[in-house]
Amino acid sequence: MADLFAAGRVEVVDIGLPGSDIKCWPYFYGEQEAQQLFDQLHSKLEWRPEQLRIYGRTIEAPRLTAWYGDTDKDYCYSGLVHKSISMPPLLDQIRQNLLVHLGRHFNSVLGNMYRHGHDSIGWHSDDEPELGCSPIIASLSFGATRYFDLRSVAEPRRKHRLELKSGSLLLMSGETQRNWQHSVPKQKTIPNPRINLTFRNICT
Ligand SMILES: O=C(O)CCC(=O)C(=O)O
Ligand SMILES: [Mn+2]
Repeated sequence: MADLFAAGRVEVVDIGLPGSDIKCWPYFYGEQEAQQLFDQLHSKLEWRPEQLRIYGRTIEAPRLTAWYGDTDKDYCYSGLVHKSISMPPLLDQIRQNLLVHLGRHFNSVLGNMYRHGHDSIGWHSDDEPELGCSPIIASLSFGATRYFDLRSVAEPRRKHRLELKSGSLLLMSGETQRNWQHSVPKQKTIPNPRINLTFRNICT
């Protein structure tokens, strides 16, 4: 895998929003390799419906999730506790690719499966206390191209839209989670699924 994807990692786009540090490698994985990874992630990960606690009510999230981590500590997300399941070799290999490329080790990963354009994730920051004060989030996309919207916490009308293509890597670090929220809006005309992996580091 390492040789196949090495060439595509070179091109990097700095998103350049004030108070953020966001970089994108649009071709982190080549097209064919991204498709192979999509197929394997689709069939091998334990995708589950996720229950969210919102204003005291439990609702089903409009996406499936799969949570894996090294840590023996559980992780609280959307008002619920996620139990750690250790990473299967496929995720471990992807994590290794990130280590080689970014020089960063991640101890957990949250997978999101958007089954079609009706699935989405609402505005949020990845700012849970377990992620430390300047979280580093490495986000990989496979399958359907989807919008990834950012909005300023201080000026919510200030927004920026990215398109995340299959095989791309988005890295959010520094003050990004403090100053910006992100979301993947519904795009109801898209029939195909998208898988997103957000690698994170949980401080224990
Ligand atoms: O699907 C994406 O690109 C983002 C997912 C996300 O924001 C999250 O899991 O916290
Ligand atoms: Mn997020």
